[in-house]
Amino acid sequence: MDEVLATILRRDPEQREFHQAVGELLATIRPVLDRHPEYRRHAVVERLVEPERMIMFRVPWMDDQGAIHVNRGYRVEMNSAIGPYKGGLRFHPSVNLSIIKFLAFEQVFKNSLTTLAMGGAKGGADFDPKGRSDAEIMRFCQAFMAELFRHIGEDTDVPAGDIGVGAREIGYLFGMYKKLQNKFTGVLTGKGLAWGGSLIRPEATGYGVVYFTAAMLAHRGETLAGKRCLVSGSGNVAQFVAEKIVQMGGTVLSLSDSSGHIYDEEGIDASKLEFIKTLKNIHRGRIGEYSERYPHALYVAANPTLGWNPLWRYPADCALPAATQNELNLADAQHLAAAGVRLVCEGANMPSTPEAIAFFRDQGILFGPAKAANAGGVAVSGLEMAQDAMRISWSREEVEGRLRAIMHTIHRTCLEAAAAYGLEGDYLAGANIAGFVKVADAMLDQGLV
Ligand code: NDP
Ligand code: 2IT
Repeated sequence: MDEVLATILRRDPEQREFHQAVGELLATIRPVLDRHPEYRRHAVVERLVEPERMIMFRVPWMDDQGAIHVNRGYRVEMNSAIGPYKGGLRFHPSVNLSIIKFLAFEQVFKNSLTTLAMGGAKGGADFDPKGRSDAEIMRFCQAFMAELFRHIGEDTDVPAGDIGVGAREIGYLFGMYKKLQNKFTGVLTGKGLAWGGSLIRPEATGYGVVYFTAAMLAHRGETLAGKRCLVSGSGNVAQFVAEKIVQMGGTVLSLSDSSGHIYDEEGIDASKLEFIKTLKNIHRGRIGEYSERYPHALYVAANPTLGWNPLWRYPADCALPAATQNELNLADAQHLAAAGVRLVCEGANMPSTPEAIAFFRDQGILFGPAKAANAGGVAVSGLEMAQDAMRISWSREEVEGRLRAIMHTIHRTCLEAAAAYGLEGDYLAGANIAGFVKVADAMLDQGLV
């Protein structure tokens, strides 16, 4: 396995995020490879770290002033052993091949954990949607789909949202796909309810994270009731993490965006959350406006030169990072422990650095890893695909019930997979092992392809 890491470092020396994601998986599956020599014999890991296909393309578009811009689009189809490629699209200026590959790699194992038949992929563009008009967003989405459409399909590759891609973008992308293919199919998930979407898909990732958190607590005889929670981000995942915590009787103390964070000692309740949803999803404003509306709340501007995030210093019981990768480092982890936090559950993909994770594990802080904890979003995407295929739609209760059941199954699967290797209570190892074994076995069954 050291050889596998050496190979990917040599091949793509600049892909730091991808190396990090692979390194984290490999560190925990060694006992599986020792017990199952067939995986080594069939070079399963070597095959898993090389995408089945990578597509990179030019995205030319025109802004409202008539100026022409050229962005770079990506779709990395990582693995299709257990189902069609599946995973989100990210529009953010930081997007590059390393970030898309790390996300696609994580997606393979996450999708495996959902119990549904989905392979792993991720895509996106280095496009910055901030400050762009609706018309500009529409033209960008159309230009992006003008190339992507030839690579995707309801039985081939089914994209969805991620950072910077929500309901609005999925609508424009879907409209363009339908026009180009002259086909109305479930080629994207996260669609509107009137055109093939599923109830609960917008809520699914955040709700799922909180169901997973509650399951970790329940396993220790505790509940979320009365727990003080620090949440980062204020986008799709963070909003519904916060909503479900409040519904389950916890208190949400914070939210953030890339400009800074808010801290509300009295708790961000359901009506304050409605204000945030309107602010973020309709006015596309900044989180700082919360403390103008609720002057008792603190707003602290982001200060990247600090090297740590003051959001993780408030006294609390639980922390749920839900913004982006590597947003929580060793210093933050130490601050969380000092502030009394006993549980960290990841809403974002790879939000904790390897040093932060090692520290949590050393300290006995309960740690819910992203590929298990945030799998509810893609799980409900899988349910959306099933509903599209049957041309029916399930009720809110039906979908939320299935989501809750899937999250409980993932929680149990993690514990069982860890216990099978003598790693009782290690959710990180359990998620990696269970996610890996299912994909690896499917690859063995299907031969060298
Ligand atoms: P959104 O675009 O809705 O929200 C992203 C949030 O994170 C915003 O508050 C944004 O602030 C903040 N953020 C993004 N990039 C940075 C950055 N570089 N530094 C600081 N803050 C940042 O995305 P989602 O809520 O959908 O995604 C959040 C995380 O959850 C991502 O890691 C994503 O991969 C993951 N995820 C999403 C799923 C989904 O179904 N949507 C499913 C599973 C995981 P700002 O507006 O200022 O940029
Ligand atoms: O990271 C993720 O799991 C997502 N962005 C959701 C993917 C999906 O296909 O719903």
